[in-house]
Amino acid sequence: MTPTITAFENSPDRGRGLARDMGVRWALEEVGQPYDVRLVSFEAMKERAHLELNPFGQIPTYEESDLALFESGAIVLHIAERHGGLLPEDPNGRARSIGWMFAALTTVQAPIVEREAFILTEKDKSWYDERLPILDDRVRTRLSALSRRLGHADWLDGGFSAADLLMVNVLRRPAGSALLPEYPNLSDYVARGEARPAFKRAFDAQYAVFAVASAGAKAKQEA
Ligand code: GTB
Repeated sequence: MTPTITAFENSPDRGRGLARDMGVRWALEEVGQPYDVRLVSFEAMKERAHLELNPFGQIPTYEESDLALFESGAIVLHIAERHGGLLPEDPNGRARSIGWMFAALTTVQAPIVEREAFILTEKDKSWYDERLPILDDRVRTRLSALSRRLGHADWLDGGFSAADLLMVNVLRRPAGSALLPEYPNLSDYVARGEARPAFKRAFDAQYAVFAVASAGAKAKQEA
């Protein structure tokens, strides 16, 4: 059965592929699984039908036969478990990759999200200039450790896996990518991920949603 995912009807990122459906789309493209997308408005996300799928009223969700999932990390893990190619075959390698998936979504993502939220919501506060360097350094602490561990390798632990998919996706977030040039091997790592044909297909698919919506809005304005 073709799975259905949900995504923003009007993504505030203007098609930059920063919303969390991007990782899910990328995983589905990597394994060659076709999928349908149901676009939802901010209002619809808070209505009962969507809350049944995601109690937090967010995208993405994933429906396949009698299975409904939320949380992009869990969805990517599910896709990786159902299809070959996104997790190593050997049990230890598989366990390590899953560990890296958690590292991406918790240890690395947390300070990036904190910096992002601070910039978004506290820019006009008197403490902004004093606090931003503190949050920058929290991100740097994670990026330095990641950069040291990755070294000259292409991927985190052997071949490309769901762990790299999630880690690259986290590093693409603006608050992470702003500091990325300080770590050339991490910049190259992100570029390697973004160069994958599956990434490009996923990116183009989510961009098309923005392009259609903005063309519709323009036509409405001109009418
Ligand atoms: N932990 C959850 C997961 O990984 O699935 C987080 C899901 C999540 O944050 N969803 C967001 C959402 O539905 C969209 S992705 N928000 C609506 C709400 O909470 O009411 C986060 C996001 C939004 C916008 C941008 N952007 O504009 O750049 C980037 C990322």
